[in-house]
Amino acid sequence: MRFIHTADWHLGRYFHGMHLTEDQADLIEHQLLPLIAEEKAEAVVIAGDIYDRGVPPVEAVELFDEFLARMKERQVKVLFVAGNHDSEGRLDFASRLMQDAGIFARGRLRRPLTPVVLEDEYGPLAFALYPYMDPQTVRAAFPEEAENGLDFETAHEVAIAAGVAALPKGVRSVAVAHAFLAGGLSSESERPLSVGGSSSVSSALFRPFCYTALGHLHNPQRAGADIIRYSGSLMKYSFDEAEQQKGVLSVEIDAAGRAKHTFLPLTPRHDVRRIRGTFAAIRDQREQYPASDDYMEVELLDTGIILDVFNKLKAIYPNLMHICYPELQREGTMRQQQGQQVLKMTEGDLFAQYYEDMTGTAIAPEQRALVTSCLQEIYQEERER
Ligand SMILES: [Mn+2]
Repeated sequence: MRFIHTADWHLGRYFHGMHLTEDQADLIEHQLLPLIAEEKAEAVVIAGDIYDRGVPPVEAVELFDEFLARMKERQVKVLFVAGNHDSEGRLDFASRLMQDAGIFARGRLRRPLTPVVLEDEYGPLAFALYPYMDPQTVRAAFPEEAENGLDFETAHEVAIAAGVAALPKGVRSVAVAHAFLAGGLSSESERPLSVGGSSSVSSALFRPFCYTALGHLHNPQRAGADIIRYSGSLMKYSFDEAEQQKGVLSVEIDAAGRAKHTFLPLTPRHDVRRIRGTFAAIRDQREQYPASDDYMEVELLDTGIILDVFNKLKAIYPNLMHICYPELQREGTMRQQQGQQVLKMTEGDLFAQYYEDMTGTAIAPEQRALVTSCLQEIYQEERER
């Protein structure tokens, strides 16, 4: 069977004050749909983060609805799971009804972890669908494990083993999951999975499968083995992804269960790009800095103030999103450098830092644990709101 592995669509994404839904619709219509047809793919697997947030904008829901209808028309199966940005409960809506149309959704982790079994020319091929799992969701589905103080690694061990046990014997199988595998390369647009402690899981957990289709990391990459892979996100969702090539994987599973993959690039109508130079150079050197309607971040090398520089640059780059001043930051105070570091800290670390600044003593481990559990609750509420 040949299927398309994709992930992290983040439909309805809001990027520096712009809704990307139209760009996403354009990319799906003019690139992804033709590619699915050319590949003669029998299924499309989306490994989580369908939407950018639990309650996505109407346009994003309509776009996904349209995609599903088009797949049904062409008799291409769709299998998708919830990512950490999706609302698990909402993604399950109508999932029992959609199965008959060849559309298989897994929002919430539920038992039994019955796989979806599709047929190809060689026989059955089972797909174990794992929605985003944190220790809390796994404890809810496996209350008998509640005593065992699950972390991300052991929670995945429990759930993945249950999915493996539910596979029909001797049948080729594919896992679909949304997780952070140890050693993975991350980008700025991924929301960290854990407030405190490690959220990574070992790729060895997926060894029983012929292929593992992963979501979460936005940079396409392998994860511990050639047959355990991240397809990467549909589009670039932060400027630190400017150099990444986005696309989907076309995966072929043969009679013996061997998986072969090909990366197929996607090119959106607006690229996400970073340029650097002085204002005068950018204004005057059109060969070096051609005008463009790409989504731009400009690193201005000037050290003086330029009045109304944003609007002046917008005349060349109508979709200018952001300006930064690396030269000013380098010469700036400690506070500015700290500012850069603060952006990379988790809320848990920020609170610990604040506590120390205010009281003069480091936060105690039990206090830290309390903050962590409060933050987890808030995140859980946000996903479900
Ligand atoms: Mn994502």
